[in-house]
Amino acid sequence: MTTPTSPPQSSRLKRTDSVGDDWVQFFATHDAPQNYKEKREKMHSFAEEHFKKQTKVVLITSGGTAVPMESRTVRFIDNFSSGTRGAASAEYFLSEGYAVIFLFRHKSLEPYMRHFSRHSFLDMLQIDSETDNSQIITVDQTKAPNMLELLKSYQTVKTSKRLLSVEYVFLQEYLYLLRAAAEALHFAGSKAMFYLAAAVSDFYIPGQDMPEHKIQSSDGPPQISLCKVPKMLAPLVRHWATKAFVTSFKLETDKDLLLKKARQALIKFNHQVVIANILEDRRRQVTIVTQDKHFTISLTEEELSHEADIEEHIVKKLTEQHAQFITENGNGST
Ligand code: PAZ
Repeated sequence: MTTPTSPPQSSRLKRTDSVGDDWVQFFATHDAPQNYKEKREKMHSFAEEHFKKQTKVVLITSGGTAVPMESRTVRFIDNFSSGTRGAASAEYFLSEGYAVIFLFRHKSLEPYMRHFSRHSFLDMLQIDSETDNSQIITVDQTKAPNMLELLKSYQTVKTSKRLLSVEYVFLQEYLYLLRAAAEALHFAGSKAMFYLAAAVSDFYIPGQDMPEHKIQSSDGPPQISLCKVPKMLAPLVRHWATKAFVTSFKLETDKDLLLKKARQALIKFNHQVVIANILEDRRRQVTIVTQDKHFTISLTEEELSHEADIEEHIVKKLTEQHAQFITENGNGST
């Protein structure tokens, strides 16, 4: 269900120029993570292949980022994100015909597999027959009612090679891979979409301030001072993927701040959409904020009783907006 809300200001949001280049410093002082080159190459080839086929490509980021406390990391600072938003959205983008680069936190939820995260996989299986040289194991459809449909969707996506999953764990890896993905999608122009649903840490301990070895409890509680993580939306919009359709997310716990913060982000970074959500009700309500309006999507009671995904509605709205964006900006590459 969509509730249109009249904008508090009818004119397009005004842009300020208060975006710094702290991101340059970050990359200059932090090395690329292990396997970076290989992952970057994969994203480039994937983007190129789908660009040739004229397929729209979306980069979805999903899950939290771990912030290490020691360089040989034993402990890290983390957050709540499960990856549901990203994984569910990936399925809906795929069913809309998009190719998806799914940049996700290791062990957070993944498209299709997410449906089995709350049930034991072994409980869904039964042994139908067993002889000395053959065994037949089947799926108990009562315990996995959507299995056939899911399997078909998954296989279609696999055959068309439209899903590339790339894992990260730590903040630094995430930031490097985000930049690589954005550069890979640069030549897709307006046909590229960014859907930045990952819960990225706002604070970190710079490499040069981190102890190498495990912090010793015998030394007493550590006094840790954190630095602000550079907002990568700034270079993404201005330098890495200048023609793409960019959607970011804003999570708050205070309802009174939410819309204000979402609009501030649009003003600051000058991208297309912010999806605003509150921690506790993020599964059933979000507000889509654009440069000239905002509206709320809420699941109905009936949808809630069927455990419907709000992501289906979000993705439908965004794909419509993206199509319009391509028409207005030309579908060309850079
Ligand atoms: O991963 P999840 O499904 O548990 O939660 C989704 C979410 C709240 C992380 C996402 O909707 C979001 O708002 N991401 C951006 C958070 C932020 O940096 O403000």
